[in-house]
Amino acid sequence: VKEIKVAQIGTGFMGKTHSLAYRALPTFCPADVEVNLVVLADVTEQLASTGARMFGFENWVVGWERIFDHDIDVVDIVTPNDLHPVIALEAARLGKHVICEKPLAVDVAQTLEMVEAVEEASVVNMVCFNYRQTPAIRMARKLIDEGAVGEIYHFRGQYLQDWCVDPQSPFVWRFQASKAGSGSLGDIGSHAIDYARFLVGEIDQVVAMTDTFVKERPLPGSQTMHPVDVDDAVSMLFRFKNGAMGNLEASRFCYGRKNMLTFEINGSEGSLYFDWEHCNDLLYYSARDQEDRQGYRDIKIGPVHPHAEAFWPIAGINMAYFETAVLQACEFVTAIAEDRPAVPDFRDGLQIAEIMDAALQSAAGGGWVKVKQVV
Ligand code: NAI
Ligand code: SOE
Repeated sequence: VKEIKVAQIGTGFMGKTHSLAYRALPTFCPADVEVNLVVLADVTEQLASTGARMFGFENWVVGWERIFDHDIDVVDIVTPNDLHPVIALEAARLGKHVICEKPLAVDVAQTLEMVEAVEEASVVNMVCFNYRQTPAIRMARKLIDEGAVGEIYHFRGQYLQDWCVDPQSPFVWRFQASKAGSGSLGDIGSHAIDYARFLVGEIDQVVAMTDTFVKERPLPGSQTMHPVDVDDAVSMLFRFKNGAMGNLEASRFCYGRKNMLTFEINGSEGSLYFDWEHCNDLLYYSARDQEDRQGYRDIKIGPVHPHAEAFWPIAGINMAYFETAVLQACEFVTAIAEDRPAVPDFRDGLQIAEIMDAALQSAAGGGWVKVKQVV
């Protein structure tokens, strides 16, 4: 049994999710590991100590630098995006394995530095595009690999939310380019780009438009307004290297859409449709079905499907967001135990940063932009 000692930085939404996922590993992950939650960092004593108690860490520290005072193997980065690079670089320099939330950094240059650092240090590295762990998405990939949709003509992706529509919704780090990089593009569009690559392949060129509908927002608990300098929405068209046509829309301005992450794929033999808000259903249409019964069939995800085996014994019991975090943590610790790369890794994160950079160049008036290939 390999012991893996974890340091985690950040106690927010993802801090809670990642630590809970580690604690679920003995139940759901077959890896021959013992994961110990050694130290948790945040910016105040209150956040760090409360987090440590709630999440089950042995120690807490104020300020991320102090995690390295402890004997650790892994650094788990769940802070706002601008802090990912500095922490990852230091972790790599000290030979620690790194798992980092998406997007890896605020721009391509910093993302590349992170990739170079982890590759030079030969540490296991993983970027948290957790939705690709979803069993229904794995099943879609299996059907594609088996030829069940044939040659792919179209990929149509959406990631829509509505938590930004209210102009009084306060200014948080996600609205600031220096902290977030981009807006809807990097925050949610990056997930859709990830599953587009995972399901269809690499993207060759992109044309995009963006908009910022609400140009300033009140600082939390105050009337003082702060300018918003990231996109509120992005629409992209792209061409995959294999010739398929793609489009993708990401917006946090869609009333009624809470976490609507969808794709439809149309090919020469059939189609696939998925919507995260119904994440235990994968719709599959086969052109080979007899004509009088053609139509999308609703595959109910259960233990016979990839990535769902270790969870619940009956389809319809249903999996959700938390299970994607468990599967992600399982992939990371298994890669460490087996001394192999984790998937998706920082280089995948860099490829996604290149696609987002091409989209932003295009939106700034660049027309169709060729995507630099780095994988
Ligand atoms: P959050 O705002 O809820 O939490 C961020 C945490 O980092 C807070 O506890 C904050 O105090 C802490 N922090 C900030 N500066 C720090 C410092 N210098 N040292 C130590 N701690 C510091 O943010 P959330 O939603 O947890 O997002 C964190 C990351 O996770 C982001 O990169 C975000 O894009 C990503 N994310 C990914 C999701 C997914 O589904 N894969 C879901 C939500 C967020
Ligand atoms: C906010 O838009 C957010 O928390 C994103 O940061 C996550 O990546 C997404 O999975 C859920 O929404």
